Amino acid sequence: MVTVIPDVKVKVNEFIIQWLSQDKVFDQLSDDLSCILNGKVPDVVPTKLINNRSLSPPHHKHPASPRSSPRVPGSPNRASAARTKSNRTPSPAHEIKKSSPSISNKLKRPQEIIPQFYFPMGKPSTPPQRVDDSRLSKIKDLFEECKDGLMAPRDFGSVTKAAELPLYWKCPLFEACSSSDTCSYQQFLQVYEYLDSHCHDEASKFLRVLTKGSRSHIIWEDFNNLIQDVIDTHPGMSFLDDAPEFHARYIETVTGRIMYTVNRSWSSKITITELRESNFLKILASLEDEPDINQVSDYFSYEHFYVIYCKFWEIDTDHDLIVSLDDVMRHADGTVNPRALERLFEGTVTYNKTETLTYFDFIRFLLAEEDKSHPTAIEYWFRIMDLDGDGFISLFELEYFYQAQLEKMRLLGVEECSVLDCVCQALDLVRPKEETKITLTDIKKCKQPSLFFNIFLNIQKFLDHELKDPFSNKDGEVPLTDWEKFAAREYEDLIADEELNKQYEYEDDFEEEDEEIPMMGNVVAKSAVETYGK
Ligand SMILES: [Ca+2]
Ligand SMILES: [Ca+2]
Repeated sequence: MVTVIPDVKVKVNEFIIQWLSQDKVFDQLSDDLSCILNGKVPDVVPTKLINNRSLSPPHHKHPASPRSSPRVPGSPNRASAARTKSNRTPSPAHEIKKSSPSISNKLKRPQEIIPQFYFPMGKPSTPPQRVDDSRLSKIKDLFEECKDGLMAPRDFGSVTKAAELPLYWKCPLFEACSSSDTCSYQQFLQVYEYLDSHCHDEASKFLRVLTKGSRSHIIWEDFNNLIQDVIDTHPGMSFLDDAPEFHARYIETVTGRIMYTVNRSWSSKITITELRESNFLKILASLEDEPDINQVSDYFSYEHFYVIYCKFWEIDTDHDLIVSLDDVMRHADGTVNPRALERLFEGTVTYNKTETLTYFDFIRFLLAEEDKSHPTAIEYWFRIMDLDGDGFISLFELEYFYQAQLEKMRLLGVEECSVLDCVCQALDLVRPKEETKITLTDIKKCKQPSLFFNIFLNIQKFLDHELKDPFSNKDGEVPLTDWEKFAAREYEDLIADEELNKQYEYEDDFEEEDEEIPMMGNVVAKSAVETYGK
């Protein structure tokens, strides 16, 4: 994924300007300048800055520590040398010091202790809660029931629940405790006590468990065994036991969806803050109460996986799990703007500039294409449309994409809407701060980002946007996202196609039935699965 790298020089300049524009700094510098102009030496202890802790020099190892002494913005040696000198020979600076009571007052003032306000591992409860002894003895009993007191991974669900953690933490929790195929009570206790004393909220506990304490962020491989465990043990996934060919693709799809939604920084590294701000842990916890995996439409729905996988399979005609520009041009009957598709291969929304897209890239593309109001989708299409990467979509860039839309309109035989009219409509929709430049913030503030993007990226969706569809939101129901509506519609179509194929195959050849895999009460042609293999 392309990482947005801050321009350090610009940022530093910004901080300096910010610092210089503070009243205290400005006054102090003005005073010093007046001193110099009057032939005096400015005070080495800046009177007006003395209490400004944010200006501490870089030699403070712990700038945030409330107990650290305020220092002058310069070398401490220089300050002490100046003090020594002033004791021996009265200097103009000494006179200024004497005439400046605020310095001594401020130096004498008892240091203000700022209470800790940043808790990277969650805020500890006050008073500190100790691990419940009865809970530990219950867990110990569970281990003692096992042969030699050693527990296998398949039994770890009971320990996880006894530890009052969500059930589907069981696989990563086992792996955090033991690297072999069994776990002892002592191994468990070591990890559990660490979680209790160092990790004060669910996100920090999960991060510690999933990464085994090796990192301060989550990478996508960390999810592999957790999702495999969901496949192996969730009641709604048991139909997939006999189709291991599907497992890797399901894991990749769920991980792709997690990364798409949770990793808002596009860094491929999920931070603890991103984890806290997302709904992932809530959704993971909900798996144990929901036997139908398809009701868990965030991340885990098998139907959603099936739609994504089938959409990819349709265009990956040689089935090597990568697709070219020509392949992607066939997606959705070629309704996506070809100029936008070309941009997919230029490295703006993928890890590198590449001639092909992987299945993982396709997952992101499809999610972004089908729900352009999702925050990640807005960033995705903004990157695509910002051809020169200057942080704005210019009128030229709007026109560049719209020209390809005009071609499509001619092919479809629909009435053309002029470039000027469309650009005006788009500007009315987004109302950018600067009339000729659209920023990412402008689009995020806009009420209909999907409509804005579809004007330039998908003519069919632009033409359809006012048509009611059977999956449109009904009064009183939890509104479906554009993605959920798309997935529901496509799943019905795919299943109808499969039923039809099954009927033909049944009439043609009874033996074909053995090559089909039961899925959610429906039938899927095994060929699609077998083709990809592992
Ligand atoms: Ca291919
Ligand atoms: Ca631009």
